[in-house]
Amino acid sequence: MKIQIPTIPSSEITPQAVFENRRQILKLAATGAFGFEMSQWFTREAHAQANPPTPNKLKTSPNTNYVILEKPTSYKDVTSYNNFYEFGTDKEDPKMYAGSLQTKPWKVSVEGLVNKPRTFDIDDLLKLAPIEERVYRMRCVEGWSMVIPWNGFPLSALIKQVEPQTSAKFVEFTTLADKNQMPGLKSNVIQWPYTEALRLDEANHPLTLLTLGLYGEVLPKQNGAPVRLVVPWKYGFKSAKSLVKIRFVEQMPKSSWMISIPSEYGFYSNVNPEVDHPRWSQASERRIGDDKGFFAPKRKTLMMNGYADQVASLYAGMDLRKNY
Ligand SMILES: Nc1nc2c(c(=O)[nH]1)N[C@H]1C(S)=C(S)[C@@H](COP(=O)(O)O)O[C@H]1N2
Ligand SMILES: [Mo]
Repeated sequence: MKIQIPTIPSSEITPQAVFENRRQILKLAATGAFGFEMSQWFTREAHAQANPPTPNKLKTSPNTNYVILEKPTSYKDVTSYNNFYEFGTDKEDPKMYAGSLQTKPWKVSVEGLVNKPRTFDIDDLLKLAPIEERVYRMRCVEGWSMVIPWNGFPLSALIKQVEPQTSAKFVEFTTLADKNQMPGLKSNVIQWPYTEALRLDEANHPLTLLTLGLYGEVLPKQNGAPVRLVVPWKYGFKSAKSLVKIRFVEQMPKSSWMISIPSEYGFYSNVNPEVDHPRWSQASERRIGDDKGFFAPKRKTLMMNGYADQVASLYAGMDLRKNY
């Protein structure tokens, strides 16, 4: 496809132009006149805010098909307001305590119903596919959201390597559980190890990322180093951190959250403003860093977190109230 230059001169593409002129920008996007230049702007904007303390660079290239028109959350907020219960349940705990996580050497075992089971180390993963930058909207089930420039590649690239058998219908993800490195394991908030799962077609969807970095540097420990899952149309807890095992199975696995609180968490966990959590509404959200203070207006949560055009077909004919 030929990339056209937007009709807005690039000198006028400022944060203001974008955020005050969303309609025009969206029109450009719809006509295909939105392309490389805009994505470059977003990448620059992201990096201007980044200023990571210890740059640990990854070689990445922006994927212009997966950039959303929203301001990226600051590097500081992305790396200091986290859920990673293995290091404690307060938002600041992961940043404070994840230093003890040993990320080298690291192995991810890929097993189960596949023709070519294999253990990958991080160098193997880095060689599997080009590392892209994708700016994704992320929504936690607790009602907050961020916009994060992730670095990774489609999980489908790894799935292809191991050749799933026809009986494989689901993929289960297991994350590290080591008491010596993870002080949070002392508490029984959920069942350890933290596990999650996707249907095979969800796992193969081009939006589903195996993620090794953010903001162009290797993943900070608090964000799930050295390798994690990112599934942007589902609540954040599906995006399991610090993966050690990926297993192909026939039956729908039960995730840690499903086992620990079955009345509140189902298998699919698609972001859905129309289906409330049993204890709170899911209709709106607070953007970390921007919607400051208790009285700040919240923003509307989008169906499938804004990715419905890409993923709704995966759930055609399903009752999303039952399959929450
Ligand atoms: N292993 C593990 N993965 C996890 C979690 C966790 O506690 N342990 N928390 C999940 C939740 S609830 C969210 S919202 C996201 C947060 O990712 P972030 O801190 O990188 O934004 O990680 C998910 N992955
Ligand atoms: Mo979450």
